[in-house]
Parts: sequence; C-alpha cells; structure tokens
Amino acid sequence: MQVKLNVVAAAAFTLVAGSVFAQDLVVKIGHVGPTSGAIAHLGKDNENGARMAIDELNAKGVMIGGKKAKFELLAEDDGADPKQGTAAAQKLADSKVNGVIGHLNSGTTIPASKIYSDAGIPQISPSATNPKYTRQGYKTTFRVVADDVHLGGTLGKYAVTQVKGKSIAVIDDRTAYGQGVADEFEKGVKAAGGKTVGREFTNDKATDFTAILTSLKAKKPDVVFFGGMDAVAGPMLRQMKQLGIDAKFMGGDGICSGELPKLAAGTMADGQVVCAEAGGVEGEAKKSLEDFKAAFKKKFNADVQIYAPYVYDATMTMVAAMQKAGSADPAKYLPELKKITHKGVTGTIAFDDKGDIKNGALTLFTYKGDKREQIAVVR
Ligand code: ABU
Repeated sequence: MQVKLNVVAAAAFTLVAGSVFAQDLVVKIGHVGPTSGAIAHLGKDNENGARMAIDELNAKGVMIGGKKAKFELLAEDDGADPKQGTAAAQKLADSKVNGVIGHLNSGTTIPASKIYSDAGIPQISPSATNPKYTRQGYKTTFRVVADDVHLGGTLGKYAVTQVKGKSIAVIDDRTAYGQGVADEFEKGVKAAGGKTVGREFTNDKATDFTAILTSLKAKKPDVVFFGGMDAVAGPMLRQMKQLGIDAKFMGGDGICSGELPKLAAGTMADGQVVCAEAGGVEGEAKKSLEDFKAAFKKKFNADVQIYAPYVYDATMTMVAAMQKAGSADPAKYLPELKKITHKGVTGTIAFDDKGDIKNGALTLFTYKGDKREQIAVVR
C-alpha cells in the first residue's frame, strides 16, 4: 500500500514539475574564446564575464514573452586558432544556440561570423577589433568595442604627439588583429607627421625575437609598437631589456592586460609601456565598472584581465533585446538588437548600421610596478 502511494506521489510531482518546466523558456547562449593555449588567461577572463551575466540573469528570474527564462551557457574553446574557431561555431550552430558572445580574437571571430550569419544567429564580439568583422555585409555581426582603425590610429597619433617618438619601429604577429592594428598605427604615425624607421614581423606563438630586435636596434628606435597579444609582448619586453633597447613600448588592447607585468618578468620600467583598451568610461559611469570588477574578483578570485566587463555587457545587451522582442528566437529579437540602447557597466551600448558600437571610446593605460594605471579616456 505504502509503495503504491509513493508511486502516485512521484507521478504527481513529475506532473507538477513537468508543468512548471513546460512554462520555462530555455535560452542557450554560446560563448567562444581561447581557454587553452598562450592566451588562455584572456579566454577565461572573457568566459567568466559571460558566466557572471548568466548567473545573474538566472538569479533574477528574467521573463521573456511571459515565460520565465532559464539561461544556459554553452562555452567553447577555440584556442585562438581559426580552424578550431569555425569548428566551435559549427558546434554551436548545430546546438541551435539563441545567440553567441565571442569570439575573442579577430582571427577566429571573422571566419566564424559566416557560420553564424548562415544560421541566422546573432553574434556579439566583446573584443575582436579588426574592422573587417562588421564590414562583410552580415546582418548578425555586432561588436561592443572600438575597432583597430580607431585604436591603431589613435595610438599612432599619441606616439608622435604625446610620447614624442622621433624614430618609431613597428612589429606585428601576422594575425588578423596584430597586422591590422599595426597597419593602422603606422597610418596614424604618418598622419601626425611622424616617422617609422622599420617594420618587422613575428608570429603569435614565437618566443625568440633576437633577430628582429637586433635588426631594429640598429635603427635606434625610441618607440617600439607591437601589434599582437600580451603572451608575446611579455617575452619581447624581456628580450628588449637584454639587448639594451631603451625604448617606449606601445601596443593595442591585446597587450593591455593585467597579466603583462608578470609575462615581462619585472623588466618593464615604470611608464615604459603605453597601451589602449578599446572601450572605457569616465566620470560617474566609472563606479559601475569598478563595482563590476569588485564583484568579479569576489566571485572568481581573479582580477579582470581586459574584456570580462565587455563580455558581461554583450550578454546583457543580447538578453535585453530578447526581452524587448518577447522572444529568444533570433529572427524575432535581431531587429530589437539592431536598435537597442543598453546602459552597461562599460557605458551605453547602441550599434551603428554595421553593428559597431556607436561613439566607442578608448582608454589609454601605462604600468607602474605591476599595476595598470589609466592615462586618459579618448573618443
Ligand atoms: N583586440 C585584441 C584582441 C582580440 C583581437 O582582435 O584579435
């Protein structure tokens, strides 16, 4: 008799639980970044930004079209490799994700964007800065940071007018990002009336720069610009010191991480490095960003590297569009995403016709000791 009652009770529970679950709306958000390899620290930073948003949304109990949304994060590792990037994109498209936040690198984001476009899946990159990403004519591509035209051009001008560089050397890692931002930097230097004295290249896995640095040393540079990521910039700074190259070192957002001093193993002089994050806030808006960074540290026991707040904002922006549309169906919320204005921790997010952030900012930083210090926010 007792057994029979238990069976009836279990069936009733299943029915009740089933009806509750039937009213929920499962929303799958894909995230892709390199969580393995040399820049895994940046990939994990990004992924944790997405995790932070998803956990908050689930705790809040967000309603979409009258249903309680249950958000699932489908996190993929692309190893910063274009082939792995497209494989991850295909996997997410096959899983019928409602949207994608990523990828981190331009070299993976651009080829992956075709897959998402073909599948009609909205994609917001929180960190890929190569301009081509949003200039392919796809309706599904968005980015919440400034692009390399803005980033490289501003840094090029800054190298001439503020750093007072007279003989500027340029190195890039031949990736979509590194080469692109270095090209824009050179254009910026020339537009400001400055002079570049040499251009060398390496790759994103290199560890020995003796040959290219020796060649540049002969040209007596007072500024070296590197288009690439922090995992390569750190050892490059170490070897510049070993070779006695006493020059300022500049780079874009890829080197502008919290990890750079560690990667350079204490060889960075105070104020030697100048880099820029492709976003930023000023005045009262800084409080939200500082609060985010404190909450991130509490949750993950790690400092923000660069782009976790932008990933968080990208995720929140996508979900805000779903709420406005009353649907997580990509075809229904995409028009809302195009016209959204979302107040995030990194500032106000709204997109232009291409999907680029409107009125994007840059934040210039230097390092004192092992701490990144803000120089200025520029637009
Ligand atoms: N924007 C720097 C790192 C990511 C990328 O664009 O490749």
